[in-house]
Amino acid sequence: MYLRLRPLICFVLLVATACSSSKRLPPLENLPVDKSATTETVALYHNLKKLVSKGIMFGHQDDPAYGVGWKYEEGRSDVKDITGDYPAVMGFELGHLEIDHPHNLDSVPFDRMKSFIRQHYARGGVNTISWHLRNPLTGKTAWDPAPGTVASILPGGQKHDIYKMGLDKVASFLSDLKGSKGEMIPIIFRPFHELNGNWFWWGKAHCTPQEFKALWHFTVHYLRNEKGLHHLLYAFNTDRFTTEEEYLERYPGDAYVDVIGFDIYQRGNTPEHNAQFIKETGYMFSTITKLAKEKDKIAALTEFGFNSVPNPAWFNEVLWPAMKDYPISFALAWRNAGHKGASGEYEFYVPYKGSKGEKDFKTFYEKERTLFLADIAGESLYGPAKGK
Ligand code: BMA
Repeated sequence: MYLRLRPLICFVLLVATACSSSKRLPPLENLPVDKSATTETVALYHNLKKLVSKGIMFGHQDDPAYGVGWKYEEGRSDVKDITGDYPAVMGFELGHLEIDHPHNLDSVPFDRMKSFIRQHYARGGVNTISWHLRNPLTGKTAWDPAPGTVASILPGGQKHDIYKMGLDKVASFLSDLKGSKGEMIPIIFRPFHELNGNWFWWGKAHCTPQEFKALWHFTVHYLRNEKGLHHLLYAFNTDRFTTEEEYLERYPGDAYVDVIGFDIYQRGNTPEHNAQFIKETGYMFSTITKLAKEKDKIAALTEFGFNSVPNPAWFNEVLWPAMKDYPISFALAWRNAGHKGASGEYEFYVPYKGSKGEKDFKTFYEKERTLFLADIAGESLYGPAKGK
């Protein structure tokens, strides 16, 4: 009997396997901007969406490179000095790669940056990269808002080739980011951030929405289709905004964006400033998480901070109440630069060991829904998505 039924059983099994494996393939609308993204990149995209039910990942710019009072000490991090753990997300910056410098505008050598990214990926962490690209029209810094810069680098513009050369360098840096099996390391790429402010040459007052969108579209096409990079998730982020219309004015379209976010810094240390921060960010979180849900994207606080953390309880009393109820994937604190050269200026956004915010930050770390590396390493973010 079994022998006679065997071909039928085999056929049924075959159909069942084919169906179940095709079920595992994500439908096209569930893919990131890059429909040919690598397996690890698609996995990260899906897993980031799932992970919001567990909590918010904590991120820190340049975390393993330097902190307040130290530079390039193997395995060190201001976050780890306090908590014993690394941030879940690490941010890095490519400004000055386009002018062939060996280190970025904040003095981080690009070869070290690559190792930091590889190490963090190997630990199961997430990497995001920003780019304060110098002004291609004037040759000055990213903060040189010369009118017409965006127009000049679009296809047909007089500086288009210069911009493409910059992208070629970015592409070459990104293609060198490989894991131990030769797979490409997924990166959340975050160009042209704070685009509704006026301090960068790509800012609101210096180009039309159409020009900004055209720049974004060209950039995605060039990296993905011309340079063949398939390990990027694209992050769009404004600065502070007050209406959904303002947020979306320069949004390049669902086909070009994976992560939607905003940057916010607190300035002023009074109870009124705290209340204002919570109120304003509350509105912005509700807007981006609503949009993320409608558009099936990932919402994130792409940069934040209160320089020098003058309120030692800021992380628990202000930041956490502001964001805890929203499905946000990650929140990236800006860099602990410490003293900045001759200017004597002081800059840090995460308490460091011995600073007055240390205890509060430890409590923030211990919260169930703040996710640091140890909380996410077991999630295998680069493997098949778990659960439903
Ligand atoms: C700013 C400051 C600068 C830095 C720039 C790019 O917010 O931290 O010192 O050069 O970001 O990283």
